[in-house]
Amino acid sequence: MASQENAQELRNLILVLGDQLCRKVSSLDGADRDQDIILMAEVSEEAGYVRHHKKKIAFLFSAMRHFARELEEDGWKVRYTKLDDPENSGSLAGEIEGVLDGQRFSRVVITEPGEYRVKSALDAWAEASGAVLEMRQDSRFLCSHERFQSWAEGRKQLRMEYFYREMRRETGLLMQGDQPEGGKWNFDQENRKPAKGDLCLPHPLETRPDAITEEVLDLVEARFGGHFGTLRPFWFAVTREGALQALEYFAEKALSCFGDYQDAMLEGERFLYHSVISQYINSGLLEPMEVCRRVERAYYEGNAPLNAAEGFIRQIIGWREYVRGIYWLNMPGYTEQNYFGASRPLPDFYWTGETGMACLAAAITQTREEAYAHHIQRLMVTGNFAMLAGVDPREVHEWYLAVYADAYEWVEAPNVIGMSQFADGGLLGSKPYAASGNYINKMSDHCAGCSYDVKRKTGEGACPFNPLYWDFLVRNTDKLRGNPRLRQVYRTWDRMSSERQDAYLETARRVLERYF
Ligand code: FAD
Ligand code: DLZ
Ligand code: SF4
Repeated sequence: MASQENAQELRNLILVLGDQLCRKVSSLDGADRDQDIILMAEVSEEAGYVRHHKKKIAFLFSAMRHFARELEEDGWKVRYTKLDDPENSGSLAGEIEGVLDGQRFSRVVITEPGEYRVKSALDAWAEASGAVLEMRQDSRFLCSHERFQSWAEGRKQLRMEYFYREMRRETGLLMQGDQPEGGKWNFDQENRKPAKGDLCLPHPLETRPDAITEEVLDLVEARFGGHFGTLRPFWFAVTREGALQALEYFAEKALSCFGDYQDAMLEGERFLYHSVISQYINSGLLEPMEVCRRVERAYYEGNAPLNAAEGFIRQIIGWREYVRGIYWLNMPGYTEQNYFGASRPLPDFYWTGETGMACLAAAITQTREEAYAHHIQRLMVTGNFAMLAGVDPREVHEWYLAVYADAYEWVEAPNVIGMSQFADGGLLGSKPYAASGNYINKMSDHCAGCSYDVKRKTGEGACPFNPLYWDFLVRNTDKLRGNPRLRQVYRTWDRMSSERQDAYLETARRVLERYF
């Protein structure tokens, strides 16, 4: 039997990060309630590396505090540092050192951080301090880094669709033997309906703040009052139980229409039929597979059509896993990519929402108030405008990382740098998601109340997306003309009269002058 001293030397210090709030997180595998110590810390380093939305910080701190309390109630020894603890060192490494100091641990155990930045800092700390750091794979993801690497190896193009099919086969989700349910892998053709104002739209489930959340809200107001975003009302769930209720609510009330209206936008309707659970999945409160199984069940029980269930599951086992793979395959360096050499600063209205462009005003205002916008708003409104206008992708990336409650670099950067800005030159997408006002008009009702005219292509009052679209294509001819998917578009440009081309470019020049 080990002596008491030897037993002590087998103790682990387990660091659980703010986005690892899951009882099944791999750092807790095999942990010993009687002697191991779990460390959780609110630190200014993490709260301040970008100026996060107030709601994002409040959500995470409150969820961390609730998770720590649950662990303690379950008999774990938890050392929890609050942001305003006088001894708070301000960094994760500092907090680890504070616990190691004078105590005997055989090693520090952690599940691999989601962000390259944090992983490198912890690796560097371990190297410098000589501490034994055991970094375990994050088993909440279906696809390990090695698995993604071997899938990517030797492929000319890394298309999500093929990756997704492998994940479907592997998980068995919506599969009949080795064939996809309904005979097709993808039902996206059915998922592009514009919404009309008379739909019956459920608001996501709201959770009333408890005493822990109220304390955190006060702290955030005091310490981060100058950050972007409205703090109250605050209605996110902050526990696993609350997040499960939100999932259930979505499955019952919204999922059946999720597919049909996935790409739609409506003035004054911030959530439509989206699940609004990414902040719960990314922080660990919900597990990706349990979410997919719940949605699959809704389909088999006849409560959701196949286009909704398949479309939803694809976002999680397809896109979510795929962007994580792309991130780790290309870091470091991915966030510095700037294929078009874009260098304009992010316009101020991204912070204020004050612009005459109704689509942008709606997306940014709700981002400020909710720390949420759905995919098409992020991609085709705020992202599209920034790319067309030639905003520096690094600034765009930092904006997205700060303003959404679900934003962590591993998921945000590929979506922004790759999908929305095409700054990686086409690693993630086969062509830029560039669109004129016509697309926004088709998918939304914003244009009706806009101070610009979506039908006007050039001149005073023209929708800015229209001239910017052509200006973007002309500016980047050398990079894009050879793209087979853009051949037709360039043909259209070539066939225009030179007067018309000049009018587009002149209107774009004026728009850019107005905003930059
Ligand atoms: P739903 O529309 O209900 O979709 C269901 C779930 O699918 C989401 O909860 C999410 O977990 C997953 N999902 C859907 N699309 C994606 C995707 N492209 N990549 C990864 N997961 C996806 N998602 C983030 O989680 N964090 C981000 O920081 C983030 N930044 C984005 C930036 C841009 C420019 C774009 C275009 C997309 C970004 N996304 C990000 C993806 C997507 O917009 C959000 O996951 C989604 O809007 C979250 O809302 P929801 O939970 O209502 O999702
Ligand atoms: C986002 C965030 C914030 C705002 N604060 C903390 C914190 O104080 N402590 C912590 O452990 N984690 C925080 N996080 C989440 C981390 O930034 C996240 O774990 C890393 O980005 C790795 O993915
Ligand atoms: Fe947006 Fe143009 Fe429509 Fe205005 S007219 S809402 S700027 S797409």
